[in-house]
Amino acid sequence: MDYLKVTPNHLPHIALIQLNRPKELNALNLQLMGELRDALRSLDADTDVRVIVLTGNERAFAAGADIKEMAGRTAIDMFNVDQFTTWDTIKKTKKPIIAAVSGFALGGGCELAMLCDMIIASESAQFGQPEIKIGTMPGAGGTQRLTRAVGKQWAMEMVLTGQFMSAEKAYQAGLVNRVVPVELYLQEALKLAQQIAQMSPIAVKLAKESVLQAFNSHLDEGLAFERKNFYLTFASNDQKEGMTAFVEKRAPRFEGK
Ligand code: DAK
Repeated sequence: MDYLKVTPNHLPHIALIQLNRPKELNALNLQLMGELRDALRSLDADTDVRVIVLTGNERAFAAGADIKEMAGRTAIDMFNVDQFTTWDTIKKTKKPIIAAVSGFALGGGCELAMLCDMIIASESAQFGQPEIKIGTMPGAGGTQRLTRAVGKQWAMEMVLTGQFMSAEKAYQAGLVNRVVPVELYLQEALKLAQQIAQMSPIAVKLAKESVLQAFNSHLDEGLAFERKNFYLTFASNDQKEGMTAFVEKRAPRFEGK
């Protein structure tokens, strides 16, 4: 792993992935994205890991796909490279991923943060889809996920002018869960991860899948999907343990079974 630092047990049940290409502001080249795909696959399969935190550094979460790598590519080159398979792997991760974002989250960097399930931002975070300024447009979900998160007006302005959105504005617009001082953003993301890691890992995965279904279906389809996953939690020991613990007035011990 050249461009990632991966710590599967950063805290009990919590894995930390740090994008580590600082001189290039964590620009997402093919190698980095391949490493990220492999790391997420492996952490998703690791039964000890329950929540994943993805971060960059104080200056940049990621300033986008690597423009230098992409500049000379033709449409057919882009088609043949098929980066979507990699991005789809990230999308299909079953465990919750929390993005801890400071500094630039631009282009593919903003899209990557939005592919995560929650975003904790530092006060210095800046979100943007500036592809229009280099003669292209978002290609990894930006026009869809940003619009769903902040609404049409803001998405349109950001996508058509390349204007950045501050952390505070991103919070007001609903793009991020909260904004904290720079020195606390990773800690805050880990705190949130710890809260989730205490829950039944089975129920967490089924609930994540169900929330995401809200973006892919009409209400009735989404409700049917949710109902199926709700029933499924009753096939787990964790559901029995959680409800018994409540009745016995004690803390539950979830084992992911
Ligand atoms: N790619 C490559 N290098 C980058 C980069 C990027 N996106 N962003 C920054 N760098 C490099 C700079 O070239 C510079 O390198 P050196 O000159 O030192 O060698 C170094 O990082 C520091 O950057 P600056 O000197 O520019 O630093 P400043 O503080 O002055 O400015 C900045 C920071 C973030 C405002 C500026 O660097 C900037 O505007 N960067 C480009 C931002 C951008 O346009 N991002 C969108 C890129 S397009 C897809 C998936 C994803 C995508 C497409 C398809 N598929 C699945 C098909 C995504 C596309 C994009 O993200």
